Amino acid sequence: MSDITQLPRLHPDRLGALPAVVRRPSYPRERLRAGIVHLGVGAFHRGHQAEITEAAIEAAGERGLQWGIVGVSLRRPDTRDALKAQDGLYTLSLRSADAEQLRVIGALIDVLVAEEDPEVVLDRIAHRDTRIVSLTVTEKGYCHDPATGALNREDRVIVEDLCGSAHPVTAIGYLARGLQRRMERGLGPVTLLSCDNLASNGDTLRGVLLAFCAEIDPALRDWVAARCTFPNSMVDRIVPKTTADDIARVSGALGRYDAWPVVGEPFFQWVIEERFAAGRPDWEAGGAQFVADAKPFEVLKHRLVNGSQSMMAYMGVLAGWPTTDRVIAQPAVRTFISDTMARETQPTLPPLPGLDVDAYRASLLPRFTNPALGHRTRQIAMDGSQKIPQRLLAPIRERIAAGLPFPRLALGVAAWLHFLRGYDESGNAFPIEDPLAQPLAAAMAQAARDTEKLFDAHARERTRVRIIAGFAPVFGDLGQSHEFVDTVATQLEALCAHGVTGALTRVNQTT
Ligand code: CS2
Repeated sequence: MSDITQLPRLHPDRLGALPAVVRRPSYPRERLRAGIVHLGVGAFHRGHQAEITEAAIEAAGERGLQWGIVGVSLRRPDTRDALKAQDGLYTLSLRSADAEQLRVIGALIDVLVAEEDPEVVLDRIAHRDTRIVSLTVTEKGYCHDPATGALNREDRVIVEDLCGSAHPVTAIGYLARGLQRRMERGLGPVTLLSCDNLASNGDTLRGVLLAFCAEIDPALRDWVAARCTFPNSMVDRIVPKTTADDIARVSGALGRYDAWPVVGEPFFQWVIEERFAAGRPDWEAGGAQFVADAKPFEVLKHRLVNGSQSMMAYMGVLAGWPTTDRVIAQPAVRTFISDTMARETQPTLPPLPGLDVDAYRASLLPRFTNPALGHRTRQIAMDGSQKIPQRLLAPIRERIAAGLPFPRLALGVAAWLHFLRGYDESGNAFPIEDPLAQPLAAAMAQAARDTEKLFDAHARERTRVRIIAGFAPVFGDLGQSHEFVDTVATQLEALCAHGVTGALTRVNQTT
């Protein structure tokens, strides 16, 4: 089919005609009520939580029908526009090298665009059917200080939202105003469930939201603190941005035009603390695990999965390897990632009773290798200031405290600093997409001025790292650590002198 947009649109009325291998909702979808409001209805949510909610709805019969999802995009109308004509249906494609499973998901019953109609969003949060408000707004959506997790009161949009302008702009503003409306209407509490890759994501959300509420209404702060819950959770599935090829392939396989399917890996994990203020779906039906403390699982995943991805991303962008499968196919990278995980990161992990960490670690390389995902290094490289602290700096801080070496993790940080120059090894320029791009660029410029007259390469890189690592919102106190500055400078020097492959070959020889 050359023009897939000419196919009949994916739609509830036409599900019967789909190929038999395509799974589809098996429950009376027209009777779904919205128990969940989800802020940030991007690919990750649609490829992770929504699929598990679909399984929970199917498993629970009549009881399951209270757990439909209303998705909220804060600004962009594109998801709503694509899914409207499909009555919220979309296809989840789970791909590995040699197989693709397709499933039409029905759990998403509506998509709202906050910027177009803020009142509808606030009313949805303050609706009596709503029991969970979940979030995937990416790390920067929490408007926090990445080094400490505290609300960043200098953030321009937070200042705007705190001033009580007509309608909120931030996710935190929407939550606070929506909960205020709930409290005023005499409705019960909800669970606020963060599904982003932040350290202690539930605790962090609680901290920033309570700090915000305290400023606008102390009674609201007390109501939220006493009645709402904020489970920490570890989320895992690689779900890259959907491409035009994905849309064409999935639509061709369905024989229906799906304007915005989602593609992910078969692997799935979701570990959630069992602290729900007003009930929850039977998410274990889809494979979620409930625990008393999810923080050790978050640390495991942020450091091993995400830390490896970030290091591969910066090296890939610099060396011209566009996707993670291409990066990990480089023998020097494969050795580097395996050794970093085994020698430097794994020893920093908290106890995880019942988990075989060696097997977990070994399972990651095949996931990074999955050639069907096309996970772009440029996509992962975005927003480094929000990701590097929990992925790389936290294990480094612990290794320094324990007197242990960390040359590989330091190379990961050095690759990020090298990336921040904004051009790759072939001299091609790229934009730095990061909410802290400006202050980081100012630190880079200051470092360039201060190193201009330094001819000793190590002294130059030491000065550069000291200046950039002095940026406390990202590095905290690491900028004052002689060991941190010196070790990262050694790796930066190697990157400047020998390029990514040369630096990798050298670090791979260290014990
Ligand atoms: C990635 C994550 O873009 C990124 O920052 O590291 O989206 C990653 O693919 C997921 O966290 C995997 O669970």
